[in-house]
Amino acid sequence: MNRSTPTSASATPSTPARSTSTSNATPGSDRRGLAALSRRTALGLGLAAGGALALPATGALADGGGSGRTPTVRPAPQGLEASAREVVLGRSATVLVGEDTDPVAQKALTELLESVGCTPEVQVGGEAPASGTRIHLGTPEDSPTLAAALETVGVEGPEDLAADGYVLAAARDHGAVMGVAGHDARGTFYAVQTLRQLLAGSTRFPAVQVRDEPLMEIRGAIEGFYGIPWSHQARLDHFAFYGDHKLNTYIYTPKDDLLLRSKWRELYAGDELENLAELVETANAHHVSFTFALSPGNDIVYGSDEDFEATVTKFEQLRELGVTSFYIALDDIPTELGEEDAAQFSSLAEAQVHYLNRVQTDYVEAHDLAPLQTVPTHYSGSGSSEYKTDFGEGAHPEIRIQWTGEGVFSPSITEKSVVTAVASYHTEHLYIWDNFPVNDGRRDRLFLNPLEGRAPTLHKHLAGFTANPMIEPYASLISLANYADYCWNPPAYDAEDSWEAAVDELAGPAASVREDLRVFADLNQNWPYRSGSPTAPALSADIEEFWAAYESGDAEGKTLEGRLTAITELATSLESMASAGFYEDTRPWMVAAGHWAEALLAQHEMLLAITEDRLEDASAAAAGVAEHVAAAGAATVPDQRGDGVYKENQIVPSVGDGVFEGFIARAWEELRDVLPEDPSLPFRGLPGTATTTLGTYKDYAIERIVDGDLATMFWSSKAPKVDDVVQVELEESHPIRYVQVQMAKSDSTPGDQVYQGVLELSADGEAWTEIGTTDGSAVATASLDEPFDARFCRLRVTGKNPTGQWVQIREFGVGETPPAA
Ligand code: LTM
Repeated sequence: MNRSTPTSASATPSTPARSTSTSNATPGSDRRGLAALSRRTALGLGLAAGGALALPATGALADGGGSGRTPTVRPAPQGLEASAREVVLGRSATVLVGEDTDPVAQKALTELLESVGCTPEVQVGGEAPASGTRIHLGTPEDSPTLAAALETVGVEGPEDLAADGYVLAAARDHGAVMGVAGHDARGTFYAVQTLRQLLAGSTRFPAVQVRDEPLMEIRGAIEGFYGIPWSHQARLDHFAFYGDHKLNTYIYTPKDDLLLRSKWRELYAGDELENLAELVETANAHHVSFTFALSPGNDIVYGSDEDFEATVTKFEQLRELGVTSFYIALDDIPTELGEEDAAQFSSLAEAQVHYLNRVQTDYVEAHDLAPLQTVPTHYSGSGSSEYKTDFGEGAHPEIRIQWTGEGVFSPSITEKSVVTAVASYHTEHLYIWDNFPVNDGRRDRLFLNPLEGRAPTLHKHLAGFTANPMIEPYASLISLANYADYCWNPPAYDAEDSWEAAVDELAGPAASVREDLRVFADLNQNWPYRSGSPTAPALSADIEEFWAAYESGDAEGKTLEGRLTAITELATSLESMASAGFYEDTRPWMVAAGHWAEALLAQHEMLLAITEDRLEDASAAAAGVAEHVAAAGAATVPDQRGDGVYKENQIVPSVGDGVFEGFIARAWEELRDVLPEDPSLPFRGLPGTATTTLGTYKDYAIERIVDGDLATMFWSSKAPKVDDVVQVELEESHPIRYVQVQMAKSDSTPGDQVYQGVLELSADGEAWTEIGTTDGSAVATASLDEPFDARFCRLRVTGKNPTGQWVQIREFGVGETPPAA
């Protein structure tokens, strides 16, 4: 038996130190793991109160062995104790396994040992050597020497832990002895992942005891968005990332994979089938459950034998590749029953559960597969409804049901709301389809903000979470790392800490790259589905400080200048970051940010010149702004719509959360004060009130088109019809000579806008005179040689938009004087 000397240790700064062993389990939640650890601890290593290292919530432990390392275990284990003694791996190690010990865990362990310079020798069965480094790997069922080894190191086995749980314990006994013990195969693999973090590239680590299990059963991602599906390589890379982070689920259901939705009855062939085979194999190689999700709901006949056969024939193709987990997605489909089903069923829910139950009993259970998973057609809101009751009561009790929270996008998910939803859906197997960080509704945006607003107690009622990620796979890894930490141990989840760690991991070890990645991430923090979500907080703070100083005559703004300069260099400075995929995914946003920053730097020069009364210089600097703003407005992001056709350069990347535009607008006002006729000044309309016949999308209100702020916009809730109008009523009549309507996201790139329309003026709002037409560009203008006395101006739609685009208008200006240029 080993004895450890109590020691003190410093915890990671900013996280509270704990006095003895770490348990991150919820008070009152299942504490089996910790109880077993403590019991054995008293008998075993002697790490009773005062004998364990202080440990922060993330599982970071200060290394008492003098190596100065502070290895961190993420997600935070439920229980981890470390002694002051070190265990040192020899140059070689005997890895003791059984015939059936998980090969994935064996491979991960042998590769890990090799990576730190310890040569593994795998021994299947037989007596353990009396000395040297001995690592006992497996579950108690498959690893014959494991139980004795765990006894030697003084811990209880993993039998009573939850699925995916594990025990990892090390001690010295004529060399290093280690138990790397899983509750099951995946748990064994996860024990190796924890060991990897503890070793942190070295052969030495404290004599730990980790007893750990997830508090949520399902943890992972659902590739369930509209837009360009992830690349094959990205999916493979995701599986490796999930394995490292103890995420166990990937649900394959990209909306624009035609063979899942519009052509769901067709089988895979050729490259697509080969790719799927590789995906399944790779997912299994990282203990990720590859879940195949079919979306037949657009044209299925729920009661039809043929469609049931088509479903299981498709599933069978995947089962042959090794898939053991299936899903039927019923979101975003018609809510009315077709003729045939209406003759057989009294409601949509009844028809759907008939079909789902048939798949569950006749296919899933018949082949001993994981329980069927589904998302119902009404998948949000916790209140009860006839649909939810019929669906939940009718569905086979084993079926796992997804829910998106109170909204399609849920800024917060509370315990109360989940408890209500569980009751409304009448299920014991509810889990969340979390529409974060998905950006298919805002394809111009990246959401790099941390996962927040999920209560720390949801595991008491939920089976888990799958995140619906962004169209950009690698950019989604920050959030997925957060989900990994949250789902494993919700009470210990610290959004900021998890976010910082994810950013560092993607950046790699170089401090300057880490810093630059934060500069970039800061520009993508606003999540529009949460009110009050911050907008580029660090940039905003620097800008605020700048304007405060400017007010008192100081326009030097070194801090702001430094940040802006760093932003101009992001596309170069981040090229060497560890995650090349993240860099490639996000580069268009880095480049756009660089252009915005150049524009602000030019304006900074202009402001400096204004404060020093060098008005010619101010004007010269102002003249340089427009080209950068135009460059920032270029469409550089690809897109794919429902036709499945991939197109380059469709979307203008939106970065900086509107903060760049805000600075620019204010800086122009400063110039207007001293040089009101300067040709660089943007056109400004007369004060007026805006109205429209178009519906409004969310809070993109029509008033925004006359607020003088290009960072805000109106957005219609659908495509315009002929004779729809957007109108500005001036406070009084004026001799009008110029009208400018800035549509879409930027002046330089057409997008959501009116493609066929006329600009009209009126004195009384009754009789109208046409003064110009749209030309397909994002900005519609009309210049008049002779002034026209008018109080009303409107943009009237004269034809349908080519592909049903909606309408965005940033500013609608009506004025007496055309811009000087
Ligand atoms: O959320 C669900 C269940 N379905 C769709 C998703 O496919 C889509 O990605 C998100 C976000 O736009 N919204 C949905 O309604």
